Formats: sequence, C-alpha cells, structure tokens
Amino acid sequence: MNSLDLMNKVLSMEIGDRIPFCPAIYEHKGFLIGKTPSEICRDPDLLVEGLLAEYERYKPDFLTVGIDVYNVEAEALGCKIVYFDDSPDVPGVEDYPIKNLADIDKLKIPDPTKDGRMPLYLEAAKKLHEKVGHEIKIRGAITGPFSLASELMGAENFIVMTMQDPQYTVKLMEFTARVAAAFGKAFIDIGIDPIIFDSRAMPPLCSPQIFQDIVSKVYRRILIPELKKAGAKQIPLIIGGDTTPILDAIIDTDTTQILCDFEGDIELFKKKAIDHNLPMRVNVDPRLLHLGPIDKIQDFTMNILNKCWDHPGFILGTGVAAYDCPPEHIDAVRACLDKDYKNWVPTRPIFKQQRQQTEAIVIEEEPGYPEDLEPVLRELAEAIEEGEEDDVVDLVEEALNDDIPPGEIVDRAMIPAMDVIGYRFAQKQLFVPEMLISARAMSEGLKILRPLIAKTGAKPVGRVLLGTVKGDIHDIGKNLVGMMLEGAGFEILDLGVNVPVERFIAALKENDIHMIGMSALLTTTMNYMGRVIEALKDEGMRDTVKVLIGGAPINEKFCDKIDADYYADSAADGVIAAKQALADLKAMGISA
Ligand code: B12
Repeated sequence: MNSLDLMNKVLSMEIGDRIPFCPAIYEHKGFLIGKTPSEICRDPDLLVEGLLAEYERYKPDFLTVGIDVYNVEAEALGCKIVYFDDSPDVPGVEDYPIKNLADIDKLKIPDPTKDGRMPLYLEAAKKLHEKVGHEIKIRGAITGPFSLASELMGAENFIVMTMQDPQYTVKLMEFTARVAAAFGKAFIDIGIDPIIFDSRAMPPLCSPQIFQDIVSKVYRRILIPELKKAGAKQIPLIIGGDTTPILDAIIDTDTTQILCDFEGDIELFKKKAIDHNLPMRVNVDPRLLHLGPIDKIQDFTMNILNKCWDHPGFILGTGVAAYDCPPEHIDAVRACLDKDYKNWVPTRPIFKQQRQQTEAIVIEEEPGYPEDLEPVLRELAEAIEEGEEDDVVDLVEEALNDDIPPGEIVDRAMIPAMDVIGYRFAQKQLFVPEMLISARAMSEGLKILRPLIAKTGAKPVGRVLLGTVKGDIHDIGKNLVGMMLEGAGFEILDLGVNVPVERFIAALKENDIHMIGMSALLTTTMNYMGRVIEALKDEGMRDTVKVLIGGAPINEKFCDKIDADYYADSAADGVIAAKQALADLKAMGISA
C-alpha cells in the first residue's frame, strides 16, 4: 500500500497496513535546503524544493503547502508583514488594517489568483502535485476565521471584542470564514484538499464559551459547508494547545479530522474521535522535539503509540519543528513507528471504550484583600476583577476624594485584584479575554494616578531605559515601576513591550543612560534578560550601566544567575534599587 492509499484508508477510519506519520514541518523546510523562512515563503520554486526535501528526508504521509501560514490571507487583506532575509525568524504581522469597527466594512474578499502571496502558494501546490501528487497526500494551508480576524485587527483588540461586542465579532468572523473558503476553493480547484489552521482560537486565548457560541457556529454555518460544496473530501481543523475544554465544540464544527496536541487529554480525544468516527492526529511535544535527548523523545512517542495505536484513524504527528530542529530528532519519532508498530497493525483490535479518568483538582485558597480594606477600595478591586473600566475610573476618583494616597490605592486594591485574576486564570476559571479586560480596566485607573505618582522634579537624578523583554507583552508592572521612578526624579525612556536585544542596545548607544530596567512575567521569557546582559558584555557596555530586573517569576537567585545588578519585587523597591544603583555608579566615578 503506498502512502496515498494508506491515507485514504486511515482518513476513512479503515485499518491501514501501518500508522501514518505527519511531522509539522514549516520553517524547518528552509533549514533542510539552507534558506531562511523569509526566502522560501516568497519563492514558489524554493518552496517546492523545501517540500521535496522534507519528503525525501522524513518520508511523511502528508505534505502541507505552507510556511508562515497565518500571514498569507492577512497580507492579501492589507496586513503589513515584516520579513527577515538574513535570520531564521518567521515573518510576522507588523501592522493591521482594522483600526476601528468601520474598517471591517471596507474589506473585500481577496482574489486567491491575484492578491498577496496567495497565487504563489497555489503555484507551488500545483507544481508539487504534478511531481508527487500520485504517491502522497498534499494539502493547502488556509487560515481559520478566528486567527485571521485576530491578525486583521491585532490579537488583543480582537480578543476584547469577542467579549464586548458579539455582533461585530460574528460579522468579522463571517467575513474571514468567506476568505478562508475562497482560498480553500482555489486549492480544491487544482486537486488539493485544504487544511485549516486556527491556533489563535486555542484556550485560554479564546474562552471555551466564545468558541462554542460563536467560532464553532461560523465553521458549521459557513466555512465547512462552502468547502464541501467546492468538492473538499477532507477538511482537517488544526488548533494547537490544550483544546480539551473545547473538544465538543471542535467536533461540532463538522471538521473531518481533529488534533490532540501534546498537552491534550489523549484518552478523552480518542474516545470522542471513535464516537464520532473521526481520524485524529496526536502530536509529540515540539520543545522536546527540538531539545531532545533522543531517548526522551522516543519515550514520549511510545507513550502516544501505546495509547492510540488501536484507533484506526490515528496519525502520529509532531508539534511545529523549529527552524533548526536537529533532523535526527524527527527521525527518532519516525523510528518508533517503523521499529515497534509495523507488525502489530493488521491485528489491531477494535477499539474498546475506555472510562475517562478524571483527576481531582486541588483547590488552593484564592488570594484575598486586607480585612480592613476601605469599602471604596473593595469596590474598586471588584470593578477591576469584573473589567468595568468606567467604574474603575469613578472609584479611583472617589478614593482620591477620600484622601486615600495614590500608592495605597494601587498596593491595597489594584495589584491584589490582578493577583485574584491571575489565580483564577491558573485554576482555569477564566481565560485570556477576561484577564485582558481586567488589565485594561486597571490601566485606565492607572492613567488617573500617573500624574499624581509621577511628580517630576526639575532636573532628573538619572536616566532609566525600561522595557518588557522579547516574547512578553505584560506591561502593567513595568509601567508602574516607570511611574514610581519618575516620581522619584528619574527620567524614563520606555521601549514598551516585546523588546528585542537589538533595541535595548541601540537605545543605549543613542542615549545617555545610567541604568536599564527589564521586566518579564513569563517563565518562558525571563531567560531573555540574560541574553540582553550578554549583549551588553559583547558591546563593552556592561561596566557603565547598571541592570535592574523585576516581574512575578524573578527572584534574587535568578538575578545572580544572569549577572544582573539588582532585583526588586515591587515598584517601591525598584525605586530603592535605582537609588542604590546611582550611588554605586557614583562610587565608580560615573555620575548622573
Ligand atoms: C494581566 C495579565 C495578562 C494580560 C497582560 C496585559 C498587559 N497589558 O500587561 C494578558 C491578557 C495580555 C496576558 C497574556 C498572557 N499571560 Co498573563 N497575566 C496577567 C496577570 C493576571 C496580571 C499581571 C499584572 O499586570 N500584575 C500586576 C502588576 C502590577 O504586577 P507585576 O507585573 O508582577 O509587577 C510588579 C513587580 O513584579 C515588579 N516589577 C515588574 N516588572 C519590573 C521591572 C523592574 C525593572 C522592577 C525593578 C520591578 C518590576 O513591580 C511591579 C509593581 O509592583 C498575571 C497574574 C499575576 N498575578 O501576575 C498573569 C500571568 C503573568 N500570565 C500568564 C500567562 C500564562 C499568560 C499567557 C501565556 C496566556 C496565554 N496562554 O496566552 C499570555 C502571554 C502573552 C505574552 N506573550 O506575554 C501566567 C504566567 C505563568 C508563567 N509561569 O509563566 C500568569 C502568572 C497567570 C497565571 N497564574 O498562570 N496576561
């Protein structure tokens, strides 16, 4: 049975003669042929070369025509994409066309044969189909309606809109579903089924309620029927992350194949897939795939195989392979299939229903507020929890009228409210949209407090460069630190969020800076601070500038580990640290 015959069987839930393999290779195609993602995503011949290299090297059972999947339709609709010709970074959206709701009406469905890079992908798909379409299943990547909407108006704005304006959310998603259908039809016209990617809709970015009430219905009403009408036989829907909370709603979209990403509840996915007669791909963790070691990758793979091998529609997959993922790591996943399972398959038993084991959830205590909290501050905290911006503004003013000092309003009501939100998020009681709405409400309150906290003196005592490091967009804490430092007489140059090393270094070169304050709220981004410090050393600047760091996951030990100078766990302590830094600089003969 060749790969194509196998796939036709497995996708119809019939037992094939082996388990199919579907590694997720996008930017890594570039690595295989020595080109950057930005080069291959703009040249159909290079794209085909990369796809053929993937086929040759890993012998997958699917080839997906796509690199920077989420940018293609977005670019055709007016998003500005930034390309990186000399680096392996994946191109990204830099600016988007929907700035206010009226802009939605101005958008027109693009023509896939003419607009943006859509024709390029169609050309590559056609060439690939001619070369290997007789022996392997080829699929054209299209962006799902939630993800495209979030590209078109900026993820943060779209997420807030999903909570606050269901009518416009539906309107925009009906439009983006029609765009996806148009691109999908163009692939179908050249003999290739589409595959939908919609990972921006994963929980907790999209709340399960919104997925069920809005997203799933747009799929069921518009996208899936239109693709079926155009002749699609298979319409897989790929949403990464732990989609267990939205599994039923994903099945309700009418997709023909589901994905259980590495964090998902495999047993539950398998049971539901069997109940609904759906093929299911299960992924190996992409971080493990990248970092190894090989024996851990194989343990992870074997665990998936042991759980899923008797599901006739099971496909072994991986999360997206990083650009420079060692190819032998991907080979190691495939080797598990070849070695251990090829002889088992013909006797695979019919799946027997398994009882789902539910884990007990340990509920720790929710953070609270001081017992003696003034009623107005309690109401303020609750308004932040609820994300009621207008109430927050009124209550901050009321607290000020009651002569409560600005610092106390922040420390006793506003920061504890964010802690409550963070706890509920960790407990999966709420999701990113709610967290974002609370953050916005808090920021509105801080706008009123800012001039009161940051009373600037005549001559700055020192200049501080502030920024939240690359990969991280949390800025409330950093902004508070900036306000308090301003209040203590420092001049602040704030680089904002998601700041790469190069911008820190360039700003240091262009300005007379005494200290740099970095913020990180995620365990995945805190290490980036160390990279900035390494760059300071490489540039010979480490001895002339002091480094302050902060953010919820940071501690003294981490500060020592990355060779920063001071750590502070609050804005007030940040001021003390900054004053200490000035004194230390002075002792070194460097004065502000
Ligand atoms: C609001 C919020 C968001 C908002 C941020 C909006 C914004 N404009 O900032 C949004 C919704 C965008 C968001 C997104 C995400 N978030 Co969030 N978020 C939070 C939340 C609830 C509050 C953060 C906050 O503002 N706290 C209030 C401020 C005042 O405190 P602070 O930031 O700690 O700052 C103080 C000190 O740390 C210090 N400090 C901070 N910076 C600096 C810098 C210097 C130089 C100094 C001296 C001091 C200092 O002083 C500050 C003032 O006292 C926290 C939970 C929490 N309680 O921390 C989760 C939390 C940080 N988020 C979390 C997660 C997982 C995410 C997401 C990955 C969710 C997702 N799956 O998409 C994304 C990541 C997006 C990204 N790439 O950055 C996790 C992080 C877990 C971890 N271990 O990494 C947390 C802890 C929630 C949780 N309990 O699980 N989030």
